[in-house]
Amino acid sequence: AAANPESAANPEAAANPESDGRPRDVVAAAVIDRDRVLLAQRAHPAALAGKWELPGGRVEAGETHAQALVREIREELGAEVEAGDGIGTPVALPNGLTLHAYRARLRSGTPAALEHLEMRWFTAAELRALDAEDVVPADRGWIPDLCRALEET
Ligand code: DCP
Repeated sequence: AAANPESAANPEAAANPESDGRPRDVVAAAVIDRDRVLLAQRAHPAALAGKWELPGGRVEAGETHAQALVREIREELGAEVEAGDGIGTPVALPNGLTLHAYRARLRSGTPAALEHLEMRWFTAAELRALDAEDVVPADRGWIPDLCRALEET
């Protein structure tokens, strides 16, 4: 944010992601392999640290959601994925961003927690057994959608 040229013209930019000139969308990947989906445990900020999420991050200017998803998974998990259809309903975050989830398939590489505390493959039964408190608030509503996706066919 310090290097963002918008910041000089817009004093609110540093504190308010809604007005920093970057896209307001965040994408998250439901990487599904057979009957399991990949969740990762956030390392930061403190309020979210240790909670499970679908890995992802902010869309950069000029990127499609699919491109952002592929980049974020490469950065965060060191693996190559192909983005698929949307899953669940987009979620408005408290900071003015909107979070979108997409299915993704592994193309190559072995995912690893490069920026997360941990990553783990969950079956639908394991997702249902998760305590909601242990899931990032914005992602909690997607658990039933993820279970359905894992149990179809
Ligand atoms: N987020 C979420 N659930 C997810 C992924 C993200 O609630 N599955 C939220 C957390 C943050 C915002 O979306 O409020 C941005 O996520 P990240 O911090 O993971 O994304 P970046 O690292 O891209 O953010 P920045 O570029 O601002 O550092």
